[in-house]
Amino acid sequence: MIFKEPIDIKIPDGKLTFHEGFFDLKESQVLQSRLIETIEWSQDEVIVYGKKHKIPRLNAWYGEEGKAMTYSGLTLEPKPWTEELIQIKQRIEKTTGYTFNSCLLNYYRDGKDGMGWHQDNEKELGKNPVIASITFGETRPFQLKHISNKELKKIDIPLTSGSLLIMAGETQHYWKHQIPKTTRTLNPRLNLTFRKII
Ligand SMILES: O=C(O)CCC(=O)C(=O)O
Ligand SMILES: [Mn+2]
Repeated sequence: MIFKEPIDIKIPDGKLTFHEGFFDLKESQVLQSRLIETIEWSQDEVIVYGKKHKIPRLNAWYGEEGKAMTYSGLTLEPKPWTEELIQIKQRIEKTTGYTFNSCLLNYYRDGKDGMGWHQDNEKELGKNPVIASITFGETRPFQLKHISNKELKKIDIPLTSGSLLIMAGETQHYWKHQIPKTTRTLNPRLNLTFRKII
């Protein structure tokens, strides 16, 4: 088993910590299939210029009761924590010292699924939110671009299965991030972002 140490990925105006192999290969495979089975996945719709569109991925929102999240104009009440989510959350909290009360899950079925450029800057996350991102399954590039400094190059972090990426500091103020779509044939990927709704 390979346990890699967490590394700081140095960026101006933000703080990124990447921990590869936070969950080992076997744990990641087990958790991925358990989550696919036990989570109530749905495909949300958003309205753009008056037209309804299905978002290109499945998602789900879990967490503590009363911690509603406004997301693409929808206010979503979380579903109660499942056994696997509590297990994953406790592991992150024990290692990092941060605490979380909710989790947004995304299920990218293949390369046609993705997530466009955005910042996780909803007001219920407060100033400088800490977001812990866990990946199970296919490696997809997680890209970041600075919102105003065009001299800074785009950052590309391959989020491997079992990895943990922590976004903290001013990252959500100054950087957008995305998971690009691709025409390549890809296996499914799950991503879990643990957050703290204030
Ligand atoms: O799938 C990912 O790695 C990113 C997910 C994300 O940005 C989000 O849930 O806000
Ligand atoms: Mn995000």
